[in-house]
Parts: sequence; C-alpha cells; structure tokens
Amino acid sequence: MKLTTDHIQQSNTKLKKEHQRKFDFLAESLDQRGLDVSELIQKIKDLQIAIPSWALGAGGTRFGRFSGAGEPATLIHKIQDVGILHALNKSNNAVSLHIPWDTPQDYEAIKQIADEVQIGFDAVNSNTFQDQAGQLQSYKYGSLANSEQAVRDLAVQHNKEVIEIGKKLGSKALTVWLADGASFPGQHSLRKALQNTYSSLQEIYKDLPEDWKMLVEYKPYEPNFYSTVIQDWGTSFLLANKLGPKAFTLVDLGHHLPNTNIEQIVATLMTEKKLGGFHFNDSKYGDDDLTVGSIKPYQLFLIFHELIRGFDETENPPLSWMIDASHNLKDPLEDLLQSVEAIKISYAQALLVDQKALESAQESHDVTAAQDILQDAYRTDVRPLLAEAIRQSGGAISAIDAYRNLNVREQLIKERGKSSKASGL
Ligand code: AOS
Ligand code: ZN
Ligand code: ZN
Ligand code: ZN
Repeated sequence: MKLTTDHIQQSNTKLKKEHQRKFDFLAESLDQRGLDVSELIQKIKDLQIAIPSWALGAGGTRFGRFSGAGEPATLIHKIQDVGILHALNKSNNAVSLHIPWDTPQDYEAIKQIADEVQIGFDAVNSNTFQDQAGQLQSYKYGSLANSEQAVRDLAVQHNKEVIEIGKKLGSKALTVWLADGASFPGQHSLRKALQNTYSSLQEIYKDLPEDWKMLVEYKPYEPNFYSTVIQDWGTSFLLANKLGPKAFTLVDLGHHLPNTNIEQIVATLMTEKKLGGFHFNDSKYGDDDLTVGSIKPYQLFLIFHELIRGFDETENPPLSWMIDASHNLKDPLEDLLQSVEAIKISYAQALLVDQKALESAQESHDVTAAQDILQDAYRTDVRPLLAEAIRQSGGAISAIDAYRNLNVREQLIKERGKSSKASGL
C-alpha cells in the first residue's frame, strides 16, 4: 500500500472550492492584522513531527488489549504506515524506533524502504524496562539505577548498542526513559539510586557521537508508585547539566502531576538551553497517552507560545518533535493524524500572537490586555491555514477524509490480514 500524489489530489478535488473560500477569508483577515501569510505557511510546512513506532498498533491497558485489524507486524510495515501518514499530511518525515522491538535485520533494505516513502530516523529509544528472552540479568529491581553492578552494566551495554543501531540508520538522538524506582518506602536507597543512574548515564554518554543528543525523559510515577528515580524536570535537568552539552531534558506532556504548569517548565528549560524535545500527547489524570489536543488544547497553545518566544529570545538548540500517544479505541493512523493536526494548529495559533503588543502589555502591567492578546490568537480558527500549507506541500486538504475515502485501512487489512498484530506494547 503506497499512497500516490494522484490519489491525494483526487481526494482534494471535492474539497478544493470550499477550502479556497475559507482560506481566502482567513488570509485576508490575517493580512489586515499585519501578518505575512506566506511566511506563516512556510513555518507550518517546516514543522515535522516524528511518529513513534509503538503508536502504529492499538495500545493496551494493563487490563487488556484489543488489536485493530491490519496492524503493522514488522518494521517494514511500520515504516510503510509512517509513509502513509506523511503522504497525507506532509508533516511526519521521520519515525522514532524502539529497540529491541524494532531492531533491523537488513539495514540497507530498511533504509531503502524508508527512503522510498521519504522517511528518516529520529531519536532511537532504549528499553530497559522489560526483560528480553534469555536475558542474563533482570531489570525487575531497576536498570541503570540497580544496586547490582552486573545489571547496570547490562543496561549500559544495551544503550550503547542502541546508539550503534541509530548510527547505522542516521538517527541523531538517544531517548532514555527509565522505569527505575521503588514502589515502597525503604525498598532502595534514594540517593544511591540517583548516583547509580548518573554514573550509568555517564558511561552511555561517552559513546554518544559528537552530533548526537541524549534526551533524558522524566516521569513522576508508574510503573513504580512510591518513587521514580528521574521523577521530574528538575532531576532530568540536573542529570543533563552534569552529563554535558549533548544531554537535554525531554518533556513528555503526560509525565506531570495534575495541574503542573508545563509551559513554565518549557520556558525555564529553554532559558537554560536544556530543552531537548517533546513527547506530545494529552491527559486528564496521569500518563494517559491520549490524542494530542483532545483534553487541554489551551495548554498546548501556551506551550507553543513559550516555544516561539524561546526560539526568538534564547539559544536553545533545535528540538526533537515526537508524539508519544497510543491507546485502544481509535484506528491508530487516524489518531496520529488528529494528533499531528492538533500540534500544528497550536503552533499556527501561537505564531499569530502579537508579540510586540504582548510585551508592552506586560511592561505596563495591563493584565486584561495581555490575556486578550493570547486568547485572540488562540480563538482564531487556523485550520484553513494548516490545510493550505499541507495542500501546497502535496498533501490532503483533510487527511482523515482522504484516509477514509481512499480506503487505506481496508487495503492494509487485505495486504496484512485481519489478525496482524503490532509488536511491542
Ligand atoms: C513511558 O511512560 C515513556 O513515555 C516512554 O517515552 C514511552 O512511552 C516508551 O518508551 C514506549 O514504551
Ligand atoms: Zn514518553
Ligand atoms: Zn509515558
Ligand atoms: Zn505518555
């Protein structure tokens, strides 16, 4: 299954007139507000978000997993799926692999297939939260933080192998997410666990190529429920600072206690040039991994607002943009199309903020005006702008409509079979 430009153009014909009408109306009003519409379109086109390999199949909960049909069963299938997304929205030009779930057999073949669908390889993810068949040491009581040297060595070795795999594929970042922690007070020494984590990460850092980043993810709880070693942005930031200039903090939107001010964390990390990237998703309670923008779209907008200011005012290096969402109700590809759209909508809205007016409102303590300026941007329906950017890039005016009209899932089921299941989570 490969979507061609012809397929997409054909699906655009029906929507074109109505799209043009909406776009012209919006473009005129943006123009009147003094915004450069073609510059906005270019910025929206340029934002590319990596798709995690583990989001392409239906995710499960600890109670069960209801697989969809025609899921990708192999790495080749996963790359094809990302190729389908990218053909539709021209916004996902990379995949983020999880090792060992996605360890390639034949690197040249994999790279060629990815090349054909214009997909590159974003951050590679290591996995020391599960034991693999035949593994000599167990991660049951932790990996990089484990009190046993032999277990730490194994986990360090695995991360080094992940770097080697990433090098062969052209990745430029290693994402480390650790489940390490304790479920009961007294289970382990909090200080030793942190020290062990730091020294293990130092070992891995030594193998990190010059042009790579190490992204250190934090998370307050789960699977451990009393203490997680890298529990918050402060701990990740501390480790990244101690490790060196190639280490950064990765912000997964779902990894915060309820009501945490994530945009403030983003602002602080950018000021310190230590924001490495994102795992986008949405949540109401915890690490819910719901579709981006489905619960708190205003928060997402505020995060993008901080990012845009940060890009202008700080020297934070370019970010890794990744999604980390997976759930068990929707078709995963439709879900990802919605997530990508939500990210780009927030970005486009944040680009509309009148920065000069906001700054002067802030300086004169005009709180009412400051709020209005932000909300004016947030309440603008930028969807026609987004659709135009994607259409100009050769994608679909409405990605979900095209996906459905072109019977993509039906064709995948025909090719892969009804009971094809994704590996991994
Ligand atoms: C786990 O909660 C983290 O969000 C990870 O980034 C990610 O979901 C995991 O590596 C995929 O298994
Ligand atoms: Zn994550
Ligand atoms: Zn998570
Ligand atoms: Zn999550």
